Amino acid sequence: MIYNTFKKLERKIYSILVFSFLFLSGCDYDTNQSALDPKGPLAKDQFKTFELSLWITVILFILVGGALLYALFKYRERPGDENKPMPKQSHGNPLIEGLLVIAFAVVLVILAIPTLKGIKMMKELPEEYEKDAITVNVKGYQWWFEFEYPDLGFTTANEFVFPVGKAVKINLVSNDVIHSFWIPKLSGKTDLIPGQENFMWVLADEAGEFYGQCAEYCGDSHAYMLFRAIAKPQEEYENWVSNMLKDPTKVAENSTIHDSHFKSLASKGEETLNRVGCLQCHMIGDVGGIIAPNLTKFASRGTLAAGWMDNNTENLKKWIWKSDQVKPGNLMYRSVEQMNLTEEDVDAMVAYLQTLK
Ligand code: HEC
Ligand SMILES: [Cu+2]
Repeated sequence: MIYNTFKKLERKIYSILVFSFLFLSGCDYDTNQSALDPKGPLAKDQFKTFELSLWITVILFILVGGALLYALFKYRERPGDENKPMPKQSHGNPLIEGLLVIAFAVVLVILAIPTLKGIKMMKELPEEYEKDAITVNVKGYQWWFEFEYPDLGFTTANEFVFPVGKAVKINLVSNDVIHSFWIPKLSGKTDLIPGQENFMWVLADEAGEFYGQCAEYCGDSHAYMLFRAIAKPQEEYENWVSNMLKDPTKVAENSTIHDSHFKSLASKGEETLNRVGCLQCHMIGDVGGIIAPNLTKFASRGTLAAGWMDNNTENLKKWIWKSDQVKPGNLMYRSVEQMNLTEEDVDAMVAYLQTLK
């Protein structure tokens, strides 16, 4: 009987293995949000701890699973065993149990050492990186991130740029509920908590766009709360900074726009945006509110709606026109709905926003 049950179970195990192979084959280790592809010293240190615990678990799995399989096979009931007397029963073995307790205590200590070291490394920037480090203050809002560069005196949103090979000291707070700041390829998560400042740092060994994501459930559009950490070579970073420091140019005075049709459209959009009240919430240059993403250099960002969509004409129009369809529950939709905008208003504002480079 037991033998038959075992046979059935065996088949189940095979089918689970085949199915998981089919489904898991879509996974890869180096996708945009993979923590298995570390690109900086902090992420690499954390990955090592992960690998250590993975290997320890694999070895334990093989030892325990092997012993179990051995016992199952060796002592299984065979046809004809029904009439034999019950083998001698025993309960507990103090020596084996004592040794196992000691063995597991040793395993825990082996895991605790790199874990504690890793936590310390994450919370305090190692001295060697201190000299060249830049500082960025991050504030979490329902459902986007604000990035302030306190030493440079400007604020941006949803994308932050930093030099390759240099540490970024990151101070984290929240405007509303608890969020969590996570750039899988650069570091583990740290919470953004209202009323408490947390610290972490990142350093990227190579240039690139690293995907970030809020990792603490924070309401309706939590899953759409992304951001980008963009590492650029020093010179490009400096160009980016000097552009960020320039005031936005009025459309009429913008000499880089040559298409006269586009220019008049953008000019109309500038007027509309100022009139309908977008600046109650958004800041452009030094005018506007601070409860929504700063739009000063909006056109130089690659993404829109907190990293959720590419920043292009079609998506931008969709966002202003019907932002609830893009991000359910977002805190802009109701106010814009009450503005009763026409499609022409939206097209014109899209053109204006695209001049904010
Ligand atoms: C009630 C405040 C409020 C008003 C008014 C408002 N917005 Fe927004 N806006 C927001 C918030 C909040 C977000 C962030 C939404 C999110 O990503 O969850 C946002 C996001 C945006 C973004 C995307 C920014 C980014 O980097 O992802 C654009 C562009 C934008 N708004 C344009 C406008 C325009 C144009 C108007 C006027 C027609 C307007 N907004 C009016 C609050 C407002
Ligand atoms: Cu969240």
